[in-house]
Amino acid sequence: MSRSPRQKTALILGITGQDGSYLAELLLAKGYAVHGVVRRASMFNRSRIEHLRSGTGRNRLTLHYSDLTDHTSLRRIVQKVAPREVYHLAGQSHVGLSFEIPEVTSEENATATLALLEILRDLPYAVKFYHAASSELFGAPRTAPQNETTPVNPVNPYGCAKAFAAQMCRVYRQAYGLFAVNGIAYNHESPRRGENFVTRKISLGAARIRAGQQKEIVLGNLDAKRDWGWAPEFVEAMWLALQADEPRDYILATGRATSVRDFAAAAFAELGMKLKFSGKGRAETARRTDTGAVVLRVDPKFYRPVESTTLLGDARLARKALGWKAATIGPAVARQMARADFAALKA
Ligand code: F7E
Repeated sequence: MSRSPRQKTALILGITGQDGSYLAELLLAKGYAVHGVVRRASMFNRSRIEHLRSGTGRNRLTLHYSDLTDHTSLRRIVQKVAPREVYHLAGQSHVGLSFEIPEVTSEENATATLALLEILRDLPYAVKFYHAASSELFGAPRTAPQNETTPVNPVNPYGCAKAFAAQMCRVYRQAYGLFAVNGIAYNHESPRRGENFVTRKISLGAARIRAGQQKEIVLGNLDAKRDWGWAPEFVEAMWLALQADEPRDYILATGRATSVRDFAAAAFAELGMKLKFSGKGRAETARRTDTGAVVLRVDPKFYRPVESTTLLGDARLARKALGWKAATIGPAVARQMARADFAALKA
């Protein structure tokens, strides 16, 4: 593959996802040649990167067909592209769904990561590998906040798969000297978040309710708390982690937790709707104070069989080693998402 000697080449698995699309933007802006792996499907799912295919960096963006379960074609793509940086952000990422499809979740998040490590181990040149690990590998940690030394204790199939993959990255780093980094990221959100994650369900629902297109949103556990940050900031950390002198694991988090209830209250308030919550647990509802209408309801079907607890990250190492710090946190994330979804509806 021809390229100018000074141009950096990156391969992104998961380029059509929230993080992949922001990372592709960032790398193109930095002058990289960006290669992305996309899945062959009957329907195109490229809405998040469509703008990049016609933008100024379009000549530096190349897409390749493969699948996380097709290790031979992944190997072929890596050999052809010869990337210096590989960002592995792909895989089944819904925790609730991982209870329904644990085997696919493991194949995509655990086995495929190992396959990539094997592919990179065989390369005749040095490559840097970023693995999107997750706070879910801590599951029900004994301590909060968690840092890079907190023991893994996953409580769902997704967390188990991520724990395996993260440990394998550590093993390949130690055994083969591979530049492999685990970004142990806590929840990070944006208007590009999939609609079945709670933040987007809330922001889109609030926007539609405000526009008179929907009556209510139905959620699960409102007491669940998460350390919510802003995805465009998190992809900066991913890039920084591969520019460091040595490969390490980093907690990527805001350090503050917000409940689903407070996240919803902030999103609705941003669009001029104050909420009054009543009832408890699985019977809780929220009304708009201006109209009295119920706009939020809890349905136990959205509860998880086991809920991860006290997931709160201590990102001091990322701050010290990479100069990275999350700036947009919890309620501010909710406000920005609600605003963006409402603006998109109006447009
Ligand atoms: O749930 C509660 C739910 O599905 C957040 C992924 O990126 O971050 C994400 O995983 C919380 C949970 O994200 C609904 O029980 C209430 O406590 O938006 P979520 P997640 O499970 O935290 C981690 C770090 C990842 O690595 C994952 O890939 O919200 N919740 N009601 C609900 N959740 C959903 N989805 N839908 C509800 O109606």
